[in-house]
Amino acid sequence: MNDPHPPVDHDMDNFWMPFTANRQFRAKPRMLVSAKDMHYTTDDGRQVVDGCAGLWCVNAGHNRYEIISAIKQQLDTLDFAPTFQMGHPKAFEAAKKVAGLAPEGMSHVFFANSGSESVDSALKIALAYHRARGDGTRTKFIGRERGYHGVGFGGISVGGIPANRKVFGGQLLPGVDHLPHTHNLREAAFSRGQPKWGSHLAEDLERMVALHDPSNIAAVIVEPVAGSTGVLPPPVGYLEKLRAICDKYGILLIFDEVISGFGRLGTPFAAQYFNVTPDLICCAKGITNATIPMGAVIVKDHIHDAFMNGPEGIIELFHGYTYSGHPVAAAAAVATLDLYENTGLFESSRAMHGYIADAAHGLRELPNVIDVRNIGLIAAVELKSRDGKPGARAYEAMVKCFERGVLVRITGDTIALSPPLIVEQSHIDEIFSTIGDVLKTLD
Ligand code: PXG
Repeated sequence: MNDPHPPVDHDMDNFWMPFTANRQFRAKPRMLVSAKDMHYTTDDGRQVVDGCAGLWCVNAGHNRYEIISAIKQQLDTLDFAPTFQMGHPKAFEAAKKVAGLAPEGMSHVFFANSGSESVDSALKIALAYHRARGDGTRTKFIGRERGYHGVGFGGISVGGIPANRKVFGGQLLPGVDHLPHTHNLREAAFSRGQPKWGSHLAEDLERMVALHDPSNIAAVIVEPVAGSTGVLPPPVGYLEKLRAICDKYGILLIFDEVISGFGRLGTPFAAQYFNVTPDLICCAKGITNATIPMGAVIVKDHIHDAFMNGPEGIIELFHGYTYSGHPVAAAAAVATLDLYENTGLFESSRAMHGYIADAAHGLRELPNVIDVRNIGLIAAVELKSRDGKPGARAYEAMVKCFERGVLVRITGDTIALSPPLIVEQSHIDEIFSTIGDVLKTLD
C-alpha cells in the first residue's frame, strides 16, 4: 500500500515557484500532498476544503476515478503519437466532445496545452483568417484593461495588467489597444450577479474603430467574466454590445473562457449563459478537470472553412504544438466531458448559485469589506487595502483561512471563490463562516 501521507522533503531550493513569493513560501510552506473530491490533505495530515477548485480548474472535484482510470488505460495503450501529418483516434474523439458542448456553429477545435497557448493560438488564427480572406491589413487586437489572458507575449499584450506592462512592457505586441475595464465601486458595489451599470463602456469600441479604422482591426478579446483580476461579471448588455459592434465592422470576437468554460456558470460555456456567441473560444483548465494539461480554441465553422480553399497539399494553418491533442490529455478530456455529461454536473451545480451568492453577500457588513461580487459558482469579497500595502490584508486572510482548513485564492485585495461544481451547502457554509471569522480578526 502507498502511504497516503509520505514525509515531504523540505529541501526546496530548486523549484522556482510560479506567481509565488518564493522566499516567504519557503520560510513557511503550505504543502498539499493528496486530494479527494472537495478536499486537499496537507503534509501535516489536515483536511482543507478547496474553495477555488485548485486554480479554477478541478471542476468535478479531485481524483475522480473515471478520469484517472481513463488516463491509466491510455498510458498503457499509446503514450504519445504526433499530430503533425499523423493522427490518433483520441484527439479526434476529444475534439468532437468539445465541439459538442460549444455553441451552435462552432464545431472546429484546435488543441494547445494551456490557457496561455490557447490565447496565442486564437490570436494567430484571427490574423491568419483575415489574411486568408485577402483582408491582411486587419492586424490590430483590442483587449481590455484588467484583462488576463495568460503569460505568453500575445496574452500579456492584449491583457491589461499593470505589473506585466511594468516589467515586460518594452517588448509587447505593438498593434494593441485596450477597452476600459468595467469595475466601478461607486456605481456598482455589492451588485448581485451582473451589474446593471456599465454596458455603455462597450461603446468605447466604436471610438477605437474610428481611431484605428475597422480595416486594421483583427479581433477583440475579452474574458466574459474577468476572473484573475478580481472577479468582474460583465454589466447587463455589455457583451451584447461588443458582439454587435464587432459584427458591424467585421471584427472577430474572442471569448477567453479559460475559467468560465466547462460549467463554471452552470452552462458549458459563458457564451451560452449570456447568450452571446463569439467567433472563437479559448479554453483549458476544466477541459481535463486539470488532471493533464490541455488547452483548446473552438472556432466558428465559417472561420475554419475560410482556411480550406487553397490547394489540398498545403498546411492551412502554420501553427501547432508537439503536444497538440496529446493522447493522454485527449483521453483525460474525453473521460472528463463524459463525466460532466453523465452526472449532469453543470445542471446540478446551478442549485448552488443562489446559495453561494447569499453566503458571499452575507459578509458585506464585516470589517474592511468594500464589495461583494458573484456570478454562477464564483464569488468575490473585496477588502479595503491597507495604506501603502496593497494585497497585504487579503494575503493575511488567505493564510489564516488555510490554517483553519479553507483554501481561497486572492488577487490584489480580493478574495476569490470558485469551488468545484460538486460543492454542497455544508462546504459553502464552512468556507464563508471561516472567511467571516478570519475577517473579524484582521486589522
Ligand atoms: N486566460 C484566462 C482567462 C485565465 O484565467 C489563462 C488564460 C492562462 O491559462 P494557463 O493555463 O496558461 O495558466 C488564465 C489562467 C487565479 C488564477 O487565481 C487564474 C489563472 C491561472 C492561475 C491563477 O485567478 N488563469
